[in-house]
Amino acid sequence: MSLSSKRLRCFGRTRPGRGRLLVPLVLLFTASAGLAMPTDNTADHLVISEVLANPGEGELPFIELYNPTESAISFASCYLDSDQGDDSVYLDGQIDGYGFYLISIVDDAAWPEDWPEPDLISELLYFGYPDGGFKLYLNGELIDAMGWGSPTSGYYEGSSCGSPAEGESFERKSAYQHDENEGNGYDTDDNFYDFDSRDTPEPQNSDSPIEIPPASAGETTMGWIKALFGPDS
Ligand SMILES: [Ca+2]
Ligand SMILES: [Ca+2]
Repeated sequence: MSLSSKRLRCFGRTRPGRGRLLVPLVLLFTASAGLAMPTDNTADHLVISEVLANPGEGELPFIELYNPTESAISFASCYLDSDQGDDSVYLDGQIDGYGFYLISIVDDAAWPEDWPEPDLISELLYFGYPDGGFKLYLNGELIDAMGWGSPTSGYYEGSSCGSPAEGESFERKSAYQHDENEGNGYDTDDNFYDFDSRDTPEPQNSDSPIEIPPASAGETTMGWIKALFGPDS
């Protein structure tokens, strides 16, 4: 799906007529249920931040993780599962607060010179194409998932990111309005809304400069509606 069609679809879901109706309903529900409105859609845990599953010439597939919190997170019990293989890819070491971690595959092809080196290379990492997905576990808990094309059940959140064109990655946004310098922590648990395609992938590793998320990720109301009623709300 092209970026323009994604934007059209997003626009269609938030058209003013529907928004005017839903917001009062949510406020009414909040008051009657005694629930507190969340303040942010920035994840408070490790997330999958960028995936290149359909590399262009001279590129290799990669998966990048991002820590949207200020504290380092240990990989002592952290692994990735692909919907293409039975083996888990265990991570090693830690990821700094607001830092990145880059994982790729064993391959004879040269790693692009202008890309940072992977922190981990694994022969167990399988990238499906045109359909695929990953699940991320920490301390025995499923903490994130990301899928493209028509991914296997459970290997995505909400709805698929779409189908990547050759050489195009999917990158998690920093907020409802993405800012290149504010990380990739936006997480409403719907891949379609949380990721955008990139014509030029930007793999970042543990030596890459940290990126601090914005004070507010915005679009609190829509994220909260989806949390309550599901991604198709
Ligand atoms: Ca999520
Ligand atoms: Ca990146």
